[in-house]
Amino acid sequence: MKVVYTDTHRKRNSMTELYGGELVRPFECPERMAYILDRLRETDFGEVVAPHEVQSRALSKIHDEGYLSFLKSAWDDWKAEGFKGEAIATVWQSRSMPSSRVPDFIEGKMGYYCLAAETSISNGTAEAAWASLDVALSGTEYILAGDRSAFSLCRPPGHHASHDQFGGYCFINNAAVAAQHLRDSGLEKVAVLDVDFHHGNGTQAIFYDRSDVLFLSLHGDPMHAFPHFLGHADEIGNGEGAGFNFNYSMPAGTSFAEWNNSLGSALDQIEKFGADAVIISLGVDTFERDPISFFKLTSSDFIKMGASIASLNLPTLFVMEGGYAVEEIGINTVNVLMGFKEKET
Ligand code: OKP
Ligand code: ZN
Repeated sequence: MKVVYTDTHRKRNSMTELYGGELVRPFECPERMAYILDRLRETDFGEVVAPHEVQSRALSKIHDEGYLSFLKSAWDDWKAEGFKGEAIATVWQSRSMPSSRVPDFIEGKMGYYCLAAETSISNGTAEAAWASLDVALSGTEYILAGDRSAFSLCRPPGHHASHDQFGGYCFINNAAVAAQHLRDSGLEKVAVLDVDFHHGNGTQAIFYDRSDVLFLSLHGDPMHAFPHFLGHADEIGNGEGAGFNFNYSMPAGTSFAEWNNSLGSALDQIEKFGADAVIISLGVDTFERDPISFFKLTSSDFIKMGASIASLNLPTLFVMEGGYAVEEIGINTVNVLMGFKEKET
């Protein structure tokens, strides 16, 4: 299994996350990648390759044009106002201020294009987000060329990013663009299975009205976990997409035995759907010692997770999302891949 990776992710090096009323160093930090790469080398997992340029129209189908140009200029526009800190959204159109106008001033634009205030924009954020997309699309190309599996070691992550909003550490929805690229390249049915601890609200919203991309997410109950406003079991899709969205939300303390029951149901749905390929939004923040999550998976559980995913026997693209127990992120991530590889046919 090829691993696609680039150092360009380091350009995403924000210094501030609004957390518990304080500005802390972000949980989503560059060292995460170093630990994963170290573990890949330690285990001699396989070839690590740089992304290549991929011709694709998928990005512009998944994301709003105004949003993409906002991402590119947000940091410069923010600095131009003389603000001293990183760009953080502070005001939104909301229940009491419904509005669809895009404000002119950067502070208003931030609120328009942002869905959660923990995520600051800083110098290099856009470059890193586009490089992360290249990593996802290059992995997708290996699948299209006939590889049975590939690992796109993306950073920043993507699954919280919607058509026109960033947040939850995400800017471009790598998995969604990859799914679109597979569709545009001739695959009829694509499944996106999100095993990150947090609900993949962005991916759900992007495909909510569609029946050609099945979305399934296993996550912490949004009544208690980020992103709080999406991810309930009664969200089943809309119109054409009705019946093509599945949420498995689970309570605090969930261990692998319970989590694996949800995975089993999700895998059954993917088989029923008749997917031509599956994209795994791979977060390992379900780990018992993750600092911002509340599931209880152990390091060895991740091996079993990978093995179960392999039982689908489908072309499989792993796309990296979250995981914040930084010193253990390498072991946990590579355990999923090794569990998969052992059972891969
Ligand atoms: C990104 B990904 C916890 C606050 C959570 C944002 C979490 C974003 C997770 N009390 N803040 O899905 O791993
Ligand atoms: Zn997460």
